[in-house]
Amino acid sequence: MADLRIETADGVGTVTLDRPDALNALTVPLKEELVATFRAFASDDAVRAIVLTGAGRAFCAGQDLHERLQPDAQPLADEIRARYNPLIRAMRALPKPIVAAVNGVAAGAGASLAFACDIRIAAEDASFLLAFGRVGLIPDSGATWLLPRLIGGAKAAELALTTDPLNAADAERLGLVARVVPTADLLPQAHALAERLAAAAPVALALTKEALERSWTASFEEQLELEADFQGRAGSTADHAEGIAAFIERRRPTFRGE
Ligand code: T3D
Repeated sequence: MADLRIETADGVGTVTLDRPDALNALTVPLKEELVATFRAFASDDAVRAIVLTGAGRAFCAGQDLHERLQPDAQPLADEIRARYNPLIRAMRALPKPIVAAVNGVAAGAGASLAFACDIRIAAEDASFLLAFGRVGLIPDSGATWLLPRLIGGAKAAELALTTDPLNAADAERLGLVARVVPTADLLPQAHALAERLAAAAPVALALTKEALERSWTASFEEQLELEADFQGRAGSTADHAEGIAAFIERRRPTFRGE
């Protein structure tokens, strides 16, 4: 896995895009490694939360534009169906929370990757850039669906149509990032958050992520019923009993995902 670093500790899987000289631009092998990694995390009990970040001064500059010029490059629609969409689906379907530690520019499909995470923390010099239009393309990898839902349609349209960058402070004001931190604090803070999530009740976390996801396309009535169903499932876990016992006994719960 030359261009992807994966480290696991304290229940957290850290995924680092590792092509700093190309601002972590996405190549075919890198996209394939990423989708395989997120799929593998789904059944890896040692990983209960994930941090996604980039090496060097950027989070990810999107599609590697040099690769796109190679004679054997896939037609765009085929590439999106074969690699980008499966990657975004794997992230959204992963029953574990993903924290994006956005350490610099997130451009093109790199911005889409950040949008597909569950929580974003940004370094002070981070930015989001829907660069697609600058090379005559449209926002893809879920950006046209995710961004309006994250920040509202009006601002999403402005960013997509103008391709103006959104800086970290404005991203926080819009609610796109949970918080902005000094660059040196980014990974420690992202890991601290992920470790908290890794210590939470896994079944409840997975069902919460799925319920939030399903809410985008459900009616209110459908969502009420889904909550009842999911709550029945969460309530039947040993972790629910452990949570109540820990409350009564005034101690920290130990959740095992059972
Ligand atoms: O398959 C498909 O094609 C369909 C899918 C499309 C999805 C997409 O993501 S389309 C959008 C692709 N991304 C972009 O258009 C962004 C291109 N990059 C930039 O606009 C700028 O690099 C940034 C605004 C992100 C950063 O600017 P700056 O001035 O800080 O850095 P730089 O000097 O432009 O880049 C530094 C190096 O990274 C440079 O390499 P060099 O000259 O030092 O050897 C540059 O070529 C390389 N780099 C940056 N972005 C990419 C890249 N190399 C390949 N692909 C990139 N996307």
